Amino acid sequence: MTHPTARPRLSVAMIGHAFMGAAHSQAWRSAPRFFDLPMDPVMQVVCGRDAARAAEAAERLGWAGSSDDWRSVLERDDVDLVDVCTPGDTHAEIAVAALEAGKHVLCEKPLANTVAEAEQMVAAAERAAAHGVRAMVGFTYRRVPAVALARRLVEQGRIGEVRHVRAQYLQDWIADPEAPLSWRLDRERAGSGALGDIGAHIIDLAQHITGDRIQEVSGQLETFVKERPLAAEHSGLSGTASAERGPVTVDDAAVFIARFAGGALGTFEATRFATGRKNAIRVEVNGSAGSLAFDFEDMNVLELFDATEPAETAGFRRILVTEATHPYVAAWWPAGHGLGYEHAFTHQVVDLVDAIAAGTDPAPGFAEGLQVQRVLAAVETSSDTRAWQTIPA
Ligand code: SOE
Repeated sequence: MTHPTARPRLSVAMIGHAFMGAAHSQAWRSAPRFFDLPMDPVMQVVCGRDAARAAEAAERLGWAGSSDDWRSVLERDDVDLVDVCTPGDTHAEIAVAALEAGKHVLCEKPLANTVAEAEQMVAAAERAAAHGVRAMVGFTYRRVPAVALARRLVEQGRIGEVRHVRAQYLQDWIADPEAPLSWRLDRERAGSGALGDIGAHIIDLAQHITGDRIQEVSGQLETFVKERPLAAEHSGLSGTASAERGPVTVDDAAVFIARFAGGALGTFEATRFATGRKNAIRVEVNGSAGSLAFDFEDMNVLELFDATEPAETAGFRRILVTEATHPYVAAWWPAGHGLGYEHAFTHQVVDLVDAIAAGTDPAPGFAEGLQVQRVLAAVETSSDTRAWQTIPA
């Protein structure tokens, strides 16, 4: 469905065009086709370090043009929003420059590689907000309908007071010790390993679903495979090995326990070594009146246990989150025709465009990204010092 009258244009530049760039491109393409947006996103230009590859990406992903120079893209009058899909080492530089150039920013997670960078980004976002410029960090899984429903149910008090959060993000794409080094295994580029790449997601999900904040952590990181073949070529999560080898400079796995400000206890596990688990994001929340459980590998389902039901018939029930009354679902398919990984990226674009048009701050903003960054840093420090760490409010 489209607006009957002309809508203002929102011209987008995307920096980076690998795995995340492809996911964001499909979101910019599909959002205006399935949702009634108040603005018309225009896929203006995609930018990458190599001109030929950027041009090929523009053609393949549906961008009008391409560039190999992000700084010149920020100077363009026909760019309103910059979508940052690069590795973490460039997030701060690009996002701050874009905000200073008056462009709205959507930045992939984790917000930055360090707390200091994230603080600079928040400061830039606050300055820009005074001029109506918006900034959002891409904790996309919030927008999986079953996750959004979980948050809604917690907000409505359906599970009472939250006691436990059990969160796992399990992958296995580097369980093979001969899997080559990619930028995600390089501390300089990625900041950290499983912790920042996927642990950041479950930190955000746990805080988002409960509406609470992690206040204290005690954690351990481990790098099981300390050296790997260098990558001859790498794309997304797979690559080919070269004969040379290099050190792995990030964690392969991270575990931590947490205390929430509201009194709940949390356990967190993020690993790329959970053989057989491909993208298993599992969050279980136990409250005084019931429990909720989600597993991304069965992403159209939310499990609900209602502790107020008679014990004789009480039990976890599988809610198929495909009803038009469920968050985001009405725009898509009839009940029972589920959604996939890419849809949450579309929902992210929808919420961002709605916020820009309404003149409000999108969520999660950079301040929330900074708070997650602080939790990540606290887990690392805890692992190094073997001591609990407090996260400043
Ligand atoms: C790799 O672990 C990765 O692509 C993450 O970087 C994404 O954030 C996650 O959504 C899927 O896995």
